[in-house]
Amino acid sequence: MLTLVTYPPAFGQPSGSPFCVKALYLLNLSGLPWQRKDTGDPRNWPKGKLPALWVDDEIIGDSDNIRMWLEEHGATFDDGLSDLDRATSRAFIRMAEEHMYFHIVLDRWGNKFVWPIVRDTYFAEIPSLLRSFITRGLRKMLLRGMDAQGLGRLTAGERLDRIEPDLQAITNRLWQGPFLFGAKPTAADASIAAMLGAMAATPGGTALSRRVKEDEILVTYVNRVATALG
Ligand SMILES: N[C@@H](CCC(=O)N[C@@H](CS)C(=O)NCC(=O)O)C(=O)O
Repeated sequence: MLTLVTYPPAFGQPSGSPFCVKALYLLNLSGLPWQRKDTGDPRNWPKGKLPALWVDDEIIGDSDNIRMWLEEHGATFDDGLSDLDRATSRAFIRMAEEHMYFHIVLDRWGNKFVWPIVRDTYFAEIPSLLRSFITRGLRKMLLRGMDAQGLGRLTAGERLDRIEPDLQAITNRLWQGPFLFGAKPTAADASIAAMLGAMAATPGGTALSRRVKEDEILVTYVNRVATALG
């Protein structure tokens, strides 16, 4: 049996991590039987990150590696897509995971009003008296990384302007069909819908969560993917 190791559900999403949501969408899309194991502590898993797929004595870390493993074992995620669509799909996945994701990180870890809610959800296992002290260093390190990456230096308004063309690109594809590449969900939907779902679900009403939640096309799409793959 395949076991997907994930962070627990949070903020109404199947997991607090959009990468875990992506992985569970891919597993459901693969049609293979699988089970889920939740943990709040990534330290013992590959690269200290989740999701991870546990198969007998093998552990596959990283949602992209999980996708590759599933494909090597018979799953097909992009059936019927042309080479051109497959190329676009790859670019959309990178847009979701290497750009959109970091907006979620900044919304959740960088916003001083949102952070206490996120901290008390992600780190609920740490006794409340110690929680703030223990997580302070972690937050500082993560925000330093976002500063080095560059997005962390933008104001909230500048960040919203930066992500708008991504949201437009997604919307433009959704004018063409219910999923990004037509009538059926494919791998790109797993990544894009997981990120949009996480953006909308961020607590505290940030500018980005409002932008996504108030967009009927995006919200309907996120719900459609959750129904198809959740
Ligand atoms: N590229 C990885 C990214 C996974 C990832 O960034 N996971 C985050 C949660 S969203 C994590 O476990 N972070 C723990 C840490 O960095 O300490 C994937 O696709 O699985």
